[in-house]
Amino acid sequence: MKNLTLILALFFLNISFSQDNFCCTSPDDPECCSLNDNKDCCAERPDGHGPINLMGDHMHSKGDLMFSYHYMGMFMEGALTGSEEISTETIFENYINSPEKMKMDMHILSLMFAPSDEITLMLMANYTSKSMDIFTNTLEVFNTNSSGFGDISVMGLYKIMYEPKQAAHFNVGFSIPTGSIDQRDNTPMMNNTLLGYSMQLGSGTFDVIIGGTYFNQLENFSWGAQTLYKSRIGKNSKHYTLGDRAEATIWSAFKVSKKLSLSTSINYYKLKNLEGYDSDLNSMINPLVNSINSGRSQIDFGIGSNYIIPSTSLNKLRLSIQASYPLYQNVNGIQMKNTWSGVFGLKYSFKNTL
Ligand SMILES: [Cu+2]
Repeated sequence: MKNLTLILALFFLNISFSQDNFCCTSPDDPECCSLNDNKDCCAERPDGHGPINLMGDHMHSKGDLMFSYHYMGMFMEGALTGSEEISTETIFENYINSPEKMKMDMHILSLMFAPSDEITLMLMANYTSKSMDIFTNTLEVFNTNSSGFGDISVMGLYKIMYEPKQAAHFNVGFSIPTGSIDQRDNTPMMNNTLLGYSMQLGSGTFDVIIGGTYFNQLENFSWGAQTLYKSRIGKNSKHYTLGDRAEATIWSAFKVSKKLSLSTSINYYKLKNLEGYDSDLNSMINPLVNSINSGRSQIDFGIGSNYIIPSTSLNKLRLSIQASYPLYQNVNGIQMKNTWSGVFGLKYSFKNTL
């Protein structure tokens, strides 16, 4: 609780840096656009983009094209029931195996393109590898792995407003079930066993994503908020549906220099229960293959940085990092405990390609 107070104090201290209501400090500033060309003014600052773990946080001007590569690592260790840790011995009272550690590596490629000042389109694809260490009830450890392409997301960002110091847009998109839901691996019990829900790579359903983003920029400081809802449509080919996901993020960033910004963020998400179940899974083996152990709420605190690598005026290379730590997590049934996640990203923008 002491940590939480400290983190919140840090977050709001960041907000108190606000000074002037313009993103350009002086008309002589070579990085500053004229007042008639405000639209590029804000986005070209390091904190013109939100923290790197956000999706669809910023729009582009007509004709702009942006490529990005993100690496994300997510780490889990131990298990929780509700928000309390649960020992492997307790898990063995009901299951044969108990999850010990899990790691997920995601390589994400995305493309943003603005056919007009009103609309920015986004396409995202990922390659994901998952690895889980599992205890047997004789206290031996074995490992299962899965890897492959995940679901592809398409998103449209529709401008609500774009002023010198504030911007807002709607996020509307969908995800296409290109990721496998039939990942298998060998286990001490059986070869080529179907892996649990959290080891699969996609949802198996078309998912609709809707939300909105608001962004406010002051002289050396900016803040923003985003909310997204992912709704799963129908059942997948294995007769189950992953839970809908609702999330809200608020972030603040301090512009250290023309090239560097530092940010803090708080993200809350709620993942609903999985509905139905995959009948090829034996739900007594491991809590993670039992569909009742699904759905959670979590609050993460993030710290991050955006850096603009000096390059020509027509294109910009940005480097970003972000680390997130859970402040609170509450799971339904028995699930793994998230420990932290990290994102590293490179973005390359071409201006006025139309
Ligand atoms: Cu972009």
